[in-house]
Amino acid sequence: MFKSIRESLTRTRQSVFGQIVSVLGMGEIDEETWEDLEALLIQADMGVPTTLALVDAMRERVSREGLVRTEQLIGALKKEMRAILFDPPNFELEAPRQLTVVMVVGVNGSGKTTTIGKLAQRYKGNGRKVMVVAGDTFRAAAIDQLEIWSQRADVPLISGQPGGDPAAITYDGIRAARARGFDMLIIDTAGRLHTKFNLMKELEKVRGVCKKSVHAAPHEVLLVLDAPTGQNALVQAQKFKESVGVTGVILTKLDGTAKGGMVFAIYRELGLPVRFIGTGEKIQDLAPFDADQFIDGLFEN
Ligand SMILES: Nc1nc2c(ncn2[C@@H]2O[C@H](COP(=O)(O)OP(=O)(O)O)[C@@H](O)[C@H]2O)c(=O)[nH]1
Ligand SMILES: [Mg+2]
Repeated sequence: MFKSIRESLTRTRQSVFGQIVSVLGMGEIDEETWEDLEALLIQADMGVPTTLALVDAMRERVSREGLVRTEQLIGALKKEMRAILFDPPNFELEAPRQLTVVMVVGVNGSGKTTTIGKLAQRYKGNGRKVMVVAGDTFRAAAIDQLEIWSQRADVPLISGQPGGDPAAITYDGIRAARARGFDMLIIDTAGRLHTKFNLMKELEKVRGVCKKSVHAAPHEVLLVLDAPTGQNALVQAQKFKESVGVTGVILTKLDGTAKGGMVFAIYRELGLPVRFIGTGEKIQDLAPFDADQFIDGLFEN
């Protein structure tokens, strides 16, 4: 069974947002109210620029609407939070086409391989013919892990030898998908951040192979970010965005104690939509991101 977003956010809600009502208390809005709110949003992992912009927008709304009581602030806060979560462009994974190619990128441990298993299961369930490619060739264990997930999702895997060239394996994957009539190819990639290894160069090569071989590919480049990493993840995200043209984010581990505010920084500072959230370690623990449900799930009421 799928967990609802609200259920997945239980611990997130308990960590900061669920306390906002009690911290703001009942009384008249004054300077202290704004300071408390600012501190809470920063604590919630929203990051300084997004917090400041949000509080400014709230101050304007409060004066425009003539609000005077702190109890009225939650409604205003939810509206301003919703305004940050722009409606995303069409999601290419949902568009039927001969072959949809999606690259999954992100640092080690963020949850790429696990998420690929979940995506494969989901789209196979939607009637797509899904194949996965083991493009993280650095460790044999990474290939084995994707093999296990491909078996769970019951989709074929294209892999090479450990240490092999990810761009060449991607090319093999595209050929195999075409030859066997598959219509979705999901590519796992490396995420190690060693000094002597140029991750972005490797990813650009994989991207280049997709681009050369399939019209308009890669159709999506999904960046997997680990929600508990908080604001540090944004710095990494910026690098991936510049190098490999990320089109959307999958935020994992939102079933834990992550504070959730990062979602707003992803939209506002990176300009990227969140496509899915990871809500656990099992294959069904992936929920399409829904802005209204997400915001409601952050608050007690
Ligand atoms: N609780 C939780 N754990 C997750 C989630 N997604 C991934 N993980 C765990 O994160 C760890 C790293 O995942 P993995 O897929 O190997 O990351 P990769 O190195 O980016 O491929 C594993 O222990 C996963 O079970 C999630 O949404 N929730
Ligand atoms: Mg992996």
